[in-house]
Amino acid sequence: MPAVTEREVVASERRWGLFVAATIAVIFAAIVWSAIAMGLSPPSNGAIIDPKTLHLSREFTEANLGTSVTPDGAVVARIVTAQFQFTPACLVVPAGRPVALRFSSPDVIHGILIQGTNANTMVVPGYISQVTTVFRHAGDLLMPCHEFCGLGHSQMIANVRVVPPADFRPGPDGRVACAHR
Ligand SMILES: [Cu+2]
Repeated sequence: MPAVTEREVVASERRWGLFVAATIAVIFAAIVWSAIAMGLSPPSNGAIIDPKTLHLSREFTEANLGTSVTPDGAVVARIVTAQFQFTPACLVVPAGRPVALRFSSPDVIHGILIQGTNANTMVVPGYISQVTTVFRHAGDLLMPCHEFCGLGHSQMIANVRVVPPADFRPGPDGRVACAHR
């Protein structure tokens, strides 16, 4: 092999350095573009809510948690993420139509993802996080906490039960819950 001179090494490093810098510039420009021109923001800062009174008023009171269907037919699920459990720990959602999942935390930062879907967000105290997704297939999906939140983090997991549209039957109050086991 021919010897590589110091000059060639420096030139190669410079080329790769420029390539990486250009890649970062393109990614950064895409983020700025989507934020300003398309109005996209992270799902973790949907709205502001007081974490101290989360359970006392507004949308995250106990009676309002879980899946509900609004009068105009939209499916919304509300979940409180707290050390170290989701409330409710089981959600029923329909397959094949958009579901808005709204989360808030009264204590520390948590995160959620639902296996096999694009639903993924951090849940930051003081904010409402919202992700909207369409569940393609019926079945039980796991929703673990993916932000280390303390000693019980590994136990923090919920179940998302995706049911066929025909089996998604809200009660008179528009609410749907997992059967008690
Ligand atoms: Cu957590």
